[in-house]
Amino acid sequence: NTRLASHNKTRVAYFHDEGVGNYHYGERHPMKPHRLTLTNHLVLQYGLHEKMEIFQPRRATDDEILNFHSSDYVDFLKSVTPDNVDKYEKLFQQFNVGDDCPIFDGIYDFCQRYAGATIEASRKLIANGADICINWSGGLHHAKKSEASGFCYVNDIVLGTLELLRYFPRVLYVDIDIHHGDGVQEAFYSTDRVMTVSFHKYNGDFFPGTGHIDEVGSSLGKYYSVNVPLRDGIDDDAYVWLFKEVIDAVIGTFQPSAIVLQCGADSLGCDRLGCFNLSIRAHGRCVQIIKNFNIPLLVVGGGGYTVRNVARCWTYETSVLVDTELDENLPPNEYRDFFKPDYKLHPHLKGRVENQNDRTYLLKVRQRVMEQLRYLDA
Ligand code: V1S
Ligand code: CA
Ligand code: ZN
Repeated sequence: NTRLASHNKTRVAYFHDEGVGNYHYGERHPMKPHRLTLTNHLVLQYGLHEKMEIFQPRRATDDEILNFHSSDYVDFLKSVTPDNVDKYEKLFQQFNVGDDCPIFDGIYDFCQRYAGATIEASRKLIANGADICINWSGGLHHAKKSEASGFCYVNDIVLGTLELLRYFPRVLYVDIDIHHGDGVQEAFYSTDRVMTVSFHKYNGDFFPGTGHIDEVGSSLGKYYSVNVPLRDGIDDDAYVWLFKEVIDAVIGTFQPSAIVLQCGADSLGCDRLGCFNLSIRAHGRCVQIIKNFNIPLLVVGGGGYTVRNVARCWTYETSVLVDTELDENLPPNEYRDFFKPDYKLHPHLKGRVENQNDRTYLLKVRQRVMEQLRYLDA
């Protein structure tokens, strides 16, 4: 890779919006934007800001959001508030807002903030102003052109990838959230310029219900959608092994000019919604594996519902991206109580979920993916 001389340290740009953690989906709702404030505090307390360039991103403009989303949906998001829901209620079904995607105060502002950060990060990569850009507030992979879905309203990943495609010939999208990256897959289902790869729990029932191994793309995009369906309780060794096998083959075949990595932390053990058994180290190992390819990289967040572990995970992954080791004892910080009783960076996250992915199953999944990729070698 000519962009990054191998003897130089990786240049990392970190995009954090001061206000993005102050939005509330609702008391009982599992999505807590406050986890972003918590993550940022840990990152700063560990001194990681000294190893990267920090940016306060600007909000995405309407025109930028309209690059993917329809104008009637954007008009709706801009107009609806908790106080005027009566007036807009008849549109709730059409735009799929309700329990999963509630209308809360400042909803469009929230979207502009997380999407603005992803778009700015993409532009920074295009300008060769950094080798790696991080936006932990992004990664809302379920949003559709004209519809909210699974806690996501605006699909910042699609918007960022569309930016990257203005300059980079081929973009690889990798998604380690426990849920299927359906919105991103759908947006690029028929193009050969974006390969999407999602690892997720799949049993036909688990949200969002898509991500079968046979969803491979259509027309020009045939074989450019890769799905890695997994069962409950997958552990570190199995996950990292399969991740490396798949990603090595994908990158060897597709030869991406840029990579977008969605780091949903709901694939960790003990997640409030998830049912995998990954440690923070294994999750971070996937980030390291992608980083080691030295291809321009955009890293975004995603799911993650045990807030204290989300902050630990994304802080650790920031340290991986800037090549710095962190002390196992968390630095003193004003949110210290979140991390009791151990106050450690890597607590034991072993849940009670039994590993349902046996060796035979994992080998079969790998084999199917390799067969799919072989069609692209021609
Ligand atoms: N699993 C799960 C789950 N839990 C909730 C939920 C719980 C309490 C609330 F007050 C509100 C919602 N919704 C779901 C899932 C959506 C998961 C979205 C994951 C998002 C991501 O991590 O991938 C990226 C940020 N929704 C469903 O399972 C749908 C229902 C089928 C069940 C829940 N009800 C609320 C809606 C319909
Ligand atoms: Ca996924
Ligand atoms: Zn998720």
